[in-house]
Amino acid sequence: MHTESLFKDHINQQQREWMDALDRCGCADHAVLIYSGKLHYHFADDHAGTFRAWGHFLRWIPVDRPDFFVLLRAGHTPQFLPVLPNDYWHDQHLDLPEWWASAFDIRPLLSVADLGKALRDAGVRADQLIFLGEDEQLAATLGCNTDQVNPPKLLTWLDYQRAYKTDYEVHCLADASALALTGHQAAHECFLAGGDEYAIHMAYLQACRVLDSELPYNNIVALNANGAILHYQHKKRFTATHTHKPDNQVLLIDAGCRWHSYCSDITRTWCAPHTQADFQALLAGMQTLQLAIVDEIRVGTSFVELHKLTHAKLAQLLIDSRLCFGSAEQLLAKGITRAFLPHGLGHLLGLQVHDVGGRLADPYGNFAPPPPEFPTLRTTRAIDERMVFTIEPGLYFIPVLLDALRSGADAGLLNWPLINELLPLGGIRIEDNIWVGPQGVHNLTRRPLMQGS
Ligand SMILES: [Mn+2]
Repeated sequence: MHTESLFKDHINQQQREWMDALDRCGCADHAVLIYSGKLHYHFADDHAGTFRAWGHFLRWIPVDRPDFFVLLRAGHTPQFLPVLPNDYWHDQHLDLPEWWASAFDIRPLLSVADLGKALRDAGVRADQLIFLGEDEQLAATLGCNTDQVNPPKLLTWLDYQRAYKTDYEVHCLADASALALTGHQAAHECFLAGGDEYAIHMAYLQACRVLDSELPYNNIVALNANGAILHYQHKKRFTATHTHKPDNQVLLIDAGCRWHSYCSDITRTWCAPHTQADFQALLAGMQTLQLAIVDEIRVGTSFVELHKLTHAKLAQLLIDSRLCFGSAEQLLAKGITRAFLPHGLGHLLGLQVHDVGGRLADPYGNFAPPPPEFPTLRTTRAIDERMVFTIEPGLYFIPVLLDALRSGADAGLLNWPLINELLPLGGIRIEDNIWVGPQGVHNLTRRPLMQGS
């Protein structure tokens, strides 16, 4: 299906869902103004950080620009109110591709100060306006009382619903995944050719033809032991004058792309041909484990249960690969698998990498906290049709967590000589993006999305 018709259906569906949400919150007669957000300047500086529009705004307008607004009213075409100032310092030109622009009644403004007039022209009364977005002061200047600004009941409802993707959104997410894979391939080649973290990162960007600032999150490009630092943030550079250029044995790369603001989030771990054989076998074991977990996904499966199953399979892998002794039950009961896998199995994916609503039990604002033994699990919802999420098991040699076991009462359950040998190799994570479609579970990272699927 063509992007334009997919987007039109998406906007129509949004309009129905948002009007339904207003109705349920007792404000069906209200208009809603959604704010993309404003620039945030560094302290005592005239430079701002990279701007990222708010997710609920991006669901309507696929453009990351500050001071853009969408006005929704029952029975009206949604209005798009972009502030486009007369400014000779920046490019204020706005591309309006027909495929999305035709869904809106577009009314450009010269300044945020013109917003009040635009609302009056549209016939919106201040006491019947709901303001959604970051600037409560701006909302006050428009005449909104505090209960008209970001009403929690409405926001919770919208957050919960955002887990259910329209066909347009699924296609954007699939394209974001496909684009990132071209970068992952280039990164793998650069790693095998001996590139350092910086070179691998640049190879990724160049293959995807993206800027750093356009990425959904900072790429994690970790060679060898750095793979055990879960959110490793550097890209180390080596020059010809360095005498200790690292030996590329393992690359853990966690990198995504955005497509019309929808994110992909993909992790791959690669070994070089000369990497220690036990680590290579462990990587093969984790690849099998990750696909086995994806195979378990059904509509109605609890994400918490899937996370627990991952730990059960990990316990068996630790025993099979001689990293641990005893039984799987013993390792689970003593929390030993948690030292090797301290993060959650995955999270909802959409306009934010860790998309909203992962811990909502229902659309009414009740929370479903993760079990106490797994506090870092970001998703506790039951898997449902139209959801998109990641499945990303890992196995790491994290010194600070292993040291606690080494000096603890259960130290005898671990094979320390082998662990010590593998510590310099960091760790393993394999992460795919999964869509639960009407025809079943679809791994967007392994299979391109076919038309009509
Ligand atoms: Mn992730």
